[in-house]
Amino acid sequence: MELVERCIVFLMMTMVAVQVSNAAVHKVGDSSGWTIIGSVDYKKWSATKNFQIGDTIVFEYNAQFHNVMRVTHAMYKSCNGSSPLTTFTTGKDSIKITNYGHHFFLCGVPGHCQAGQKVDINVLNVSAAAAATPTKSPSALASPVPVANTPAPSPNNASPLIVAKGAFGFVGLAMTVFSSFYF
Ligand SMILES: *[C@@H]1O[C@H](CO)[C@@H](O)[C@H](O)[C@H]1NC(C)=O
Ligand SMILES: *[C@@H]1O[C@H](CO)[C@@H](O)[C@H](O)[C@H]1NC(C)=O
Ligand SMILES: [Cu+2]
Repeated sequence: MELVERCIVFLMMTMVAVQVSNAAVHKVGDSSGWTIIGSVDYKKWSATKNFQIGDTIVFEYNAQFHNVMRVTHAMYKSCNGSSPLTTFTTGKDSIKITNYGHHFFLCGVPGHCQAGQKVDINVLNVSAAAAATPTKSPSALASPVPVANTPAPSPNNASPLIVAKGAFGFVGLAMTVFSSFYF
């Protein structure tokens, strides 16, 4: 049982370590890239990914025909690229994720967003769940150790006193009997 628990804890800690250290790079659309050719389902692409803080999103495209605009939810929904939050135009834009929540992007070239060239990068806050699991397991493993090593309390220390008291009592009684006999 304990070995199994240790293995589970080790696995969990490894998983947490991997999640923390290995910042992933997500190429939008995978091999297709950022395009309107082939009707890439960016909603589906995004749904299969586990985005984390520190990860990098890469948009790869031909800069002559496309661009990348970070927009609000309302602008994303209506495919309105008239006042983007940020515009990227290099053809290979790397965007590092620094906060939780939705990150909306679309191509600002007329008609492209309507054709499906838009993506919602949703970064879930998993820190609460990740923090709760490892703190619980080590304490459960550690608790039997101090309990087993704690010495048994009072009786061993108290008993010599009781014996001594009894002995004095007996001596006292004997002396009383002895003295009353002779005097
Ligand atoms: C696009 O967004 C801008 C700024 O929010 C707004 O002024 C404009 O009316 C919008 N255009 C359309 C077609 O919704
Ligand atoms: C993420 O979760 C942590 C732990 O519960 C919480 O303290 C923090 O406020 C959350 N952040 C956001 C942006 O929701
Ligand atoms: Cu485009």
